[in-house]
Amino acid sequence: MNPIHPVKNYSIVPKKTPITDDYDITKQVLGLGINGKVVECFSKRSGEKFALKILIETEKARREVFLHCRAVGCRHIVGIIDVYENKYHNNTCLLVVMECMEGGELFQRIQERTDGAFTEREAAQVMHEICVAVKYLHDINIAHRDLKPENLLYSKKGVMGVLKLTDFGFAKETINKGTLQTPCYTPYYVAPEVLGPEKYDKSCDIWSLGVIMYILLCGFPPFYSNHGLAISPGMKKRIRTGQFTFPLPEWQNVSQDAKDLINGMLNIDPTKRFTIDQVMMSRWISQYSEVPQTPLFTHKMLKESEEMWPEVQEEMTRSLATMRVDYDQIQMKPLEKSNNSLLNKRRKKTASPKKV
Ligand code: I85
Repeated sequence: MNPIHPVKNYSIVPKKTPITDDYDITKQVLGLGINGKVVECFSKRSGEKFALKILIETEKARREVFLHCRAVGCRHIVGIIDVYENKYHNNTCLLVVMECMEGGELFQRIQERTDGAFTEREAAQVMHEICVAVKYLHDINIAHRDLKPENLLYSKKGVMGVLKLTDFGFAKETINKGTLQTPCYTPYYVAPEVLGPEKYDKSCDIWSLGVIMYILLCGFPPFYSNHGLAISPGMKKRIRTGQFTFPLPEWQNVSQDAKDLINGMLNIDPTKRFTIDQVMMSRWISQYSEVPQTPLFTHKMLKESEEMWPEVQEEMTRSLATMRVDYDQIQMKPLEKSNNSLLNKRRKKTASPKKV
């Protein structure tokens, strides 16, 4: 077992006993996920409140639960208490009992605050918490691929709450096991594209982090349509060409460190975009407690554009969907066209290739 990643509560075998033996399930809906709904439930033993995600059993649901279970060792990922597999109205269901996050969504919390302006240092603290979760996932080769404000929840109301990431409905393992299990090359000569499909799934998460950071610092997204249309041709062009700005007055007093980091995360070329390690090593994140306490416009802007927030969220959901599809289609250079020097040497060796 890898000592760097102690896996806590690593149980992927669901209980087959009825969940109702252990929990009272209420009709109180906490939210709707990609694969299923989330309701409130109570432990019969302790009376404690939990969140229950109800998934119809499918390959996709199994992957969601499996990947989420692998990730629960991180303090900034919503914890899993129990998983059940029960028959319900002739459907096999996966029932995931999670810790109940009672503090609500990240941006709602910023919008509702009454204790003065949200500062750049607080934004850096929030980003640090999210980055810890993303680094944890990327280190165990999981891309979340659905990093958006609605999936960032606080454990408690008030200052003691911990920010945690949820919903693994689009999460994906980023290591291609197939290739590694059937090696037909000598490892010294193998071109990176053969080990391949590392693909762009992780870089999709970094783009999302950039968008979240931008909104945290000003209260509006880096790319948005001016005419209230969902996605205008103009906006598409701006996203494709990476044309976003730091408009004044909102960005006037924001540090250059913050802007540099956003530029690194919102690089349109996924191969040049920062990795999570580069993000974590940036001064703004690694020394988040020393970031200037500049008051931001975030709270004011979120409050003023409250009625536009659902649209901003839908927009982010759509962009993430597009990004997942597009990045799946970006192909590595085919092996025949690769000009890797080791590979070229390998090609000259026409004699029977050594197999491993
Ligand atoms: N607690 N995306 C938006 C919620 N505790 N929520 C969403 N996918 C999930 C809902 C729709 C996230 O996997 C979701 C998932 C899991 C949760 C979740 C997990 C644990 C909660 C879809 C609450 C909650 C509880 C009490 C009070 C409050 C919220 O949502 C509030 F603060 F709003 F009053």
